[in-house]
Amino acid sequence: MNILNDILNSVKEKQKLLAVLIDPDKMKLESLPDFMQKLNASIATHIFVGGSTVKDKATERLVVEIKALTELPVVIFPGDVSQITAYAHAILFLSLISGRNADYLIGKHVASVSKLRATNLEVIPTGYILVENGKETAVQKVTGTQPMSYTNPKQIIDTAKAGELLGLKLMYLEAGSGAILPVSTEIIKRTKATLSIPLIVGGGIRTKEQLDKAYQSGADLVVIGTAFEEDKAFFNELKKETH
Ligand code: 1GP
Repeated sequence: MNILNDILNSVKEKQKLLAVLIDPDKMKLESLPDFMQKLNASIATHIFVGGSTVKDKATERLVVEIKALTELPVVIFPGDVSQITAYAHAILFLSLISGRNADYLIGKHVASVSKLRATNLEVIPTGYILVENGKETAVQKVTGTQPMSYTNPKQIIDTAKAGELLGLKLMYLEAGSGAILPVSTEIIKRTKATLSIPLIVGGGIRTKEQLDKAYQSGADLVVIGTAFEEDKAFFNELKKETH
C-alpha cells in the first residue's frame, strides 16, 4: 500500500476521496464495531485517527481495533508525538504553516524521529493551514497559533503555495473540528488553482451538500469527524453505490 501514490492517482482520475476522522478521546471501543460497519458501507476511502488532546496509548489501541474491522487505509492525523503508532499505515507529517510556533513547524517533528525510525509508517509531509471559522478551535488553543483570516484569501493561497514550494506533498485547509463555518468555496477554489499537489479540506462539514460543494470547489479529499460522531445515520446518506 502506498497511500500518497494512491491519492495522486485518484486526483489524476478525478475521483474524490473522503476520510472519516476518529478521535481516540471520543470514540468508545464498544461502539466501534457498529460505527465501522456503517463506515465500510459508505463512500469513505480513508480513516484518519487523531485529536488535539489524546491520552497515551489510546491511539494505538484504537488503531489496532480499527484495522481488524476494515480494509481501508488508516492514517495517523497526530495532535502530538505521543499519538504515533507503528500499527497504522501512514502518518500525516503535519507542518502548521499558518502559524509561527516553531514547535509545530519543525520542533515536534524532530522529537518524533526516534519513534518514526522504529516503524514502517509511510510518512506524508503535509502542510496544515488553520482558517478562521467563527470560534476558537482546539488546534488554536493547543498550538498557541492564530488561524488565518478568511477575509484575506491571498495570504492563505500564498501560504499554501509556499508550502508546496518547500516540498510538502499534501495541503490541508482546516477550519477546525466542529467549526461553525467550513472553509469557504472561494478559498478552496483559489487554493486549488494555485497548487499542483492534492488538496485536503476539513472542519465543520456536516451535510452531503457541504461535502459536494467542497468537492466541486476543488477539494480532492474531505475530512469529516464531528458529523459522524454526532449522528451515525449520516453514513446512510453517503452509502456506496452497489451494482
Ligand atoms: C478536524 O478537519 C477535521 O481536524 C474534521 O472536522 O470534526 O468538524 O468534521 P469536523
